[in-house]
Order: sequence, then C-alpha cells, then structure tokens
Amino acid sequence: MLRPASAREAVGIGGARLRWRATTQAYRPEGRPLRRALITGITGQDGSYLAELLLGKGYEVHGIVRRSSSFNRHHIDHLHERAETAERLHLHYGDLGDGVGLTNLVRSITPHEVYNLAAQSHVAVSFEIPDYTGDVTGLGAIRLLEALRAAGTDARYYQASSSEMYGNTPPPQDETTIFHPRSPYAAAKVYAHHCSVNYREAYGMFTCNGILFNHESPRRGENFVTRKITRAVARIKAGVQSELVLGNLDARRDWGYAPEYVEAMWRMLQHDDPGDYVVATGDSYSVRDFCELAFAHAGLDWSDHVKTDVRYERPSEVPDLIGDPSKAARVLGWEPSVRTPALAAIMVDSDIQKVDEELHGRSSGRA
Ligand code: NAP
Ligand code: G4F
Repeated sequence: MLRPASAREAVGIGGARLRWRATTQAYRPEGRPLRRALITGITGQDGSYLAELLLGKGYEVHGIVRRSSSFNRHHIDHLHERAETAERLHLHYGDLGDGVGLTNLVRSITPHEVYNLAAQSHVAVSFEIPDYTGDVTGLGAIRLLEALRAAGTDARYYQASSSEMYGNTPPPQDETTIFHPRSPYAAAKVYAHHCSVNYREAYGMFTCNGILFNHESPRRGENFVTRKITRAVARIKAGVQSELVLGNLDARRDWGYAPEYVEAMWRMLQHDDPGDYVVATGDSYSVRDFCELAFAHAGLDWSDHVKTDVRYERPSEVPDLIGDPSKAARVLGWEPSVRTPALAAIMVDSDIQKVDEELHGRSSGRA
C-alpha cells in the first residue's frame, strides 16, 4: 500500500527522510527475494546493532521510532550516511502504546521477520513508573502480536525476553528455570514472554523468545551500571570527574557483548522451529569486579574513586544471574567470544575516546 506523497515524505530524520514502502517493492530488480525485517527499538543499543547486521545481510530494514522533541538517532545516523544501507533502511513513526498504528505499519510493510526490542528497559526506573512500564514493556508485545495476527501475516516474531525474569531464582539459569520477577520491568517481561509462547501454541505463529542476559557495548545507555562505570573511568582519567557513586556493588551479572547477542536473535528466526533460548556467556562478575576491571584498564585503582549511596539501590534486587547458553550453542551454533574483562576494556577505550572528543573537539571512528 502506498501512502500519499505528503505522508511519505513528511519528516526529515538526521538528514534522511521517513520513507513508506510499497509492498510491490518487496523484490529486488534481479528477482531475488528481499527479506524485510521490522525492528521496534531500532534507536536503542540492540536495535542499532541488529539493523547493521540485517542490512549487512541484504535485508530491507524498517524501524519504528518514537516522536521526540529532540532527535535521539545517533546510533543509526551512520546507516543513513552510507548509500548502500540508506536505501534499504526505512524509519516509521510509531509507539508500542499505539496498537492501531502498529497494525497499520505491519499491514503496509508486510515484514518477514519482526524483532520486538522496544521497551522501557531500565529496571530501577520501572519502580518509579510501573504503570507505564507494564503498558509498554508488557502490553506492547501483545499489541504487536495482535497486529501480526490481524494482518494475517506469517512473519516470524522475536521477543526480547530478559534474564531479569529469573529474579530471585538462584543460578545457573536456563530455559527450564522458573521465573521469579523482582521488579515491574521483570514482571512485564514475564507477561510478554508468556504471550509470545501463547501465540505460538494458540495460533501456530512462529514466535521466539530470546532470554538475553545483560549485554553491553559502547552504545549502552549511560545510566546502566557498566556504562556509568566506564564513562566515569574516562572522565576521571581526563581529570573532569573525581568520584563515582553507585548502589549495590555485590550484585552479580553475566555480562556479554551486544553485537554478538543480536546475531543470536537473528539465528533464532532462521531455525526451522520456533523456540526459546538463553543467550549468555556463562560467567558472572559482581559490580565491584566490573569496577576493578574498568578502572584497572585505565591504570586507576577503583577503590580510590568509587563510593556508594542507598539512593541507587532498588526496593528489591536481583542478586545473581549466570546464564547457561548450552541450548543456543547446540541448536543455533551460537557462542560468545567477548568475555566480561574484554568487554570492560572495549567500553573504557571507547569512552576515553569520546571524552577526548568532547574535551578537544577531535572527531574519530564510530563505536
Ligand atoms: P535500550 O537501549 O533501552 O533501547 C530501548 C528501545 O526501545 C529504544 O529504541 C527506545 O526508543 C524504544 N522504546 C522505548 N519505549 C518505546 C515505546 N513506547 N514505543 C516504541 N519504542 C520505544 O534497550 P536495549 O539494551 O537495546 O535492549 C533491547 C531490548 O532487549 C529491550 O526490550 C530490553 O528490555 C531487552 N533486554 C535488554 C538486555 C540488555 O542487557 N541490554 C537484556 C535482556 C533484555 P527511544 O530511543 O525513543 O527511547
Ligand atoms: O546495569 P543495570 O541497571 O542492569 P539490570 O538491572 O541488570 O538490567 C539490565 O539487564 C537486564 C537483563 O538482565 C535487562 F533486561 C534490562 O533491560 C537492563 O538492560 O544494573 C545492574 C546491576 C543491578 O544489580 C544494580 O542494582 O548493577 C547494580 N547497580 C549498582 N549501582 C547499579 C548501580 N545499576 C545502575 N543502573 N546504576 C547504579 O548506580
């Protein structure tokens, strides 16, 4: 379905334009089928890496972006700057709170694969805005599943499930471990996870849940703990910050590298059968350990700079997450290569470069 030209070309985004595609453009000129993917959360950490991965594989990628007063598309701007990716990347305004909008988008895009990565994704924030988090992170998934069902499409669906769903259940956690959510965010993710399973069982839809353990990168939001630490390391090294205030240093996480994790998402949707998969490294480090690794990489002693304050603690904490990714290795052939110490080094190096650019106006490569 083509939209009126005024609607198709209404708004520029970071020098590019919102483009609406006709279903007649589903095939490349040479007749080779072009796979279309729809990504919610394309402006986020995972969405941007997934868009890169899929464009690199020749997909036509459609991303849903929220309207905001200021542009926040810095993770995907570079994809618009390269001609070979720009022509296959299309952004559409939408919101997981708007079911009608999602249905219209699914009908007009007719995607082969849908990756639902959008969420209010911050656990601590979910205690402040539980109703909103439930609406977007939980109900948002069923709105999208319903949009797919209403469109009568056989698109494959990926749901971004989370290791937070295990909450208080002791490690190691795998696909059979029971959920014990410890935050409004985690409870919303459990709801979305079960909806995805239910639509598979009830309607025969190809739905997969990726139960991803924490994964980080230079594109991680600045208020998640790893990035908060690596950014502080860079600023302390540069002499523009002296201390870092954190909450619970004892919490343990299984931290992997985001670009590797989006590859697992894609592999799930290429398999013959839908299923649920844990994606993790199988290692665990405390927040204190991560501080030690990150500061040491910059030649600093973490204990000289890190302080704690209860204001960064949560009403209920998830103490220990260690994923068992053996099903993903066995069925999908997916294995991580970047472990937490190397991840900390990648993030510190990137933040040192960014702080240097901020302070001295130098421009360098993209993270
Ligand atoms: P992120 O960087 O916080 O990105 C979240 C994305 O969702 C952003 O693009 C955001 O758009 C979008 N979004 C938020 N509310 C929306 C709404 N109402 N409608 C449409 N889009 C909305 O998250 P991430 O780290 O990439 O994680 C991707 C997904 O995996 C999330 O669902 C997260 O909960 C889940 N997950 C993440 C991890 C992890 O360790 N990173 C682990 C397990 C599961 P704006 O840019 O406009 O804010
Ligand atoms: O970096 P975090 O905020 O990530 P958290 O809560 O584990 O959630 C992330 O991973 C989930 C997967 O398990 C995702 F589903 C979710 O969307 C998100 O991406 O906190 C990690 C740990 C927590 O135990 C927290 O209490 O670090 C602890 N922490 C200690 N001080 C802190 C701080 N966390 C933050 N954000 N800020 C602090 O100052």
